[in-house]
Amino acid sequence: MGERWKAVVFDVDGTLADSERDGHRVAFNAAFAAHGLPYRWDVAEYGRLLAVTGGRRRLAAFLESQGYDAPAAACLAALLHRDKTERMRALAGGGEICPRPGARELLAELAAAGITLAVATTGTRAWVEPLLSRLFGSDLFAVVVTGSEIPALKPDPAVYREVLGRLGLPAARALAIEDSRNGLRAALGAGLECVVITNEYTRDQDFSGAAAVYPEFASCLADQDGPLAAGLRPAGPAS
Ligand code: XBP
Ligand code: MG
Repeated sequence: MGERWKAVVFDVDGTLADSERDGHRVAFNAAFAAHGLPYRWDVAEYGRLLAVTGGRRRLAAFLESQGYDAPAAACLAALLHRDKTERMRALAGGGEICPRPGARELLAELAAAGITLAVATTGTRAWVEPLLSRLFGSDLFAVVVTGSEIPALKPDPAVYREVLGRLGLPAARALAIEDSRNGLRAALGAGLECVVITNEYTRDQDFSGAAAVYPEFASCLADQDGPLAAGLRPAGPAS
């Protein structure tokens, strides 16, 4: 007996936080300007660049597309990403990044139900920690794994495997909540069921394999027949 879900594992960018368009993108553009580079990523171009996970990898891929050779692109990307990360850390700590509507309500409901909360993100710990602390408090999540401490980024399942290991849970007892196909693939690759909350950048992506897809958290909270609610109810008697 007992509920199926012992933990819910949340993605950050695009899921818990509306952080890409007016957060990361702004920080990347400010880093370009600070280094005298002519590049500015508009909203649409940044949406296309999100296909590459990880800010430093995203920068390197973009710079190669602008004609830099791979070693030069990698070196400049590392320099720009250090600058961008400090800017994003300031935005996050300064309250410039908002939670997605309904995120706080869902987290509070899960915590009240005794569900363990965790985070699995590609983002860099230097801004992830101040963002989570600012938006949700410093002790809400039992485990936070970021792109800073895993060998391979989403869609590789490494981050979800690391979260499960730190929680001491099998994949069957944890539900993932993501916003993107890369995140869905990472969760599925680690054996977790995954609910997707889409956003303006990801709504047209292929979410084959998702347990459910919603346009916002309110729909997920309201869906009493969905995988999240079903896994929070005590299992019925063995048939
Ligand atoms: C989304 C990402 C991150 C951010 C940029 O992460 O791919 O790389 O776009 O952050 P999530 P960094 O798994 O939370 O959706 O520059 O720190 O990588
Ligand atoms: Mg995301």
